[in-house]
Amino acid sequence: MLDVLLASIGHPSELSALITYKFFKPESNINRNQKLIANNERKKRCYDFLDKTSRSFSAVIQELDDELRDAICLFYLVLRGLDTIEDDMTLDLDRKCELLRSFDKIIFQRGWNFKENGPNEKDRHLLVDFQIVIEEFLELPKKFQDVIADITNQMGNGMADYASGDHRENTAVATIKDFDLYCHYVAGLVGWGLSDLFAASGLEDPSIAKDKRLSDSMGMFLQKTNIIRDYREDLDDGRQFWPKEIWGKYTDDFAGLVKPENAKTAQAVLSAMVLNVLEHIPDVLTYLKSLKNQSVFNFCAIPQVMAIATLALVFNNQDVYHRNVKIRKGTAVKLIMASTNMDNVVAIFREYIHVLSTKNDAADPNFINISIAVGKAEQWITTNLPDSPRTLAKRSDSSSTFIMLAVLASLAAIILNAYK
Ligand code: D61
Ligand code: MG
Repeated sequence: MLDVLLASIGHPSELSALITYKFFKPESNINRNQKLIANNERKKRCYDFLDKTSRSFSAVIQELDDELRDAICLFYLVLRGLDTIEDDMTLDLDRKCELLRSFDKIIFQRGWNFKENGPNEKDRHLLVDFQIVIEEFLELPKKFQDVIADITNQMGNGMADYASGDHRENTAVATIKDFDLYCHYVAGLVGWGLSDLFAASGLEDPSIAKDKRLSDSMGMFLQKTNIIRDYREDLDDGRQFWPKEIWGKYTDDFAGLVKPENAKTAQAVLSAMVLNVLEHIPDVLTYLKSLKNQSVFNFCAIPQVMAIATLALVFNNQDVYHRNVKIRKGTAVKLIMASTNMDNVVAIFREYIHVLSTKNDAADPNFINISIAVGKAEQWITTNLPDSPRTLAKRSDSSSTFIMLAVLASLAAIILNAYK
């Protein structure tokens, strides 16, 4: 906790968010759900899997209304199982593709599990006990099973096409079109499926699932941002997702971008990648604006707000080539607490779009294109969301004084404790 507070020491709004979160957290759906599933051992195992396999999505899924929570938890676990087969570089390629292409049938086979993953595969345990996920999946209403099976079918076949090289040069993604198609398979399709589940639950209007492009962009924005952030980790694992059509304009040695002497080139490649992601912003905001249910809104908005913050952080940041870059815990908590309404979400997007423009470097070959993209995003917001505020509403004076006192008190307590 001390390290988290210290990391936010120069950011009073983050300190206040951290303290509010720690001491004044309202009783959430998470607690309620834990009581609801206490006497259902199998369902409890599924939520344990969710917690263990997803740091970022577990909490937002558990906060969903009752009508959707289990369906989306199972949707997540099924696709995480599929992805655990895709990600395993130790599996035989033919075996991998056979599994990927039949996974939509596997989820209907009671008792199926899988012990062939490499020992270091991070979510291996999920597939080892996958029969539990299957049993719970089979308990879902048919309308939900149908959506999940349909998306699993499309994603599994898409992943198999990529794994077997149909869209690759060696193991690298070649064109921007291939990059978009890959991101569509692994994340855009999740957006499609989620919209179908929202509509099937009755919590959202069926129209949410009509415009496939908007749902697709919700996933594209998240996946592309992750792919930029994870450059180094993927490289170390022998994977390359950045399309050659982008980096090949600046270098013919993708792995060489980590070398200090290539910093200028690396900066240009990175800004070209960020530029590519910015085009999805209008779709993301349009989609979020059309949501009606509060729990669905929070579920959808929080990951997008984290993504724009991450994008601003990685932009023009050489650390991407050396280590995992992550937003501060204090930033994350502040963003999560603010992401409950469209005004705040738009204000957050505006703030980070502004950060992007301040980090834009006139010496970068993409300087002009980034300026144009940033200008376009701002222009789009002022035209389509004209009444939205420019900045996050500040807390009222008396409560912010109170919270700052609480911050100081807890810092003092922690520090005193350290000297005991
Ligand atoms: C609203 C709210 C959440 C949304 C959304 C709209 C639209 C799309 C997405 C979430 C999906 C975003 C994916 C971004 C994270 N990328 C990954 O997890 C990669 O794997 C992709 C294939 C498996 C997708 C599983 C998934 C993820 C999030 C979900 C979900 C299913 C179901 C419901 C809700 C959220 C990445 O995995 C990294 C890892 O192994 O940890 C990879 O392998 O590239
Ligand atoms: Mg994967």
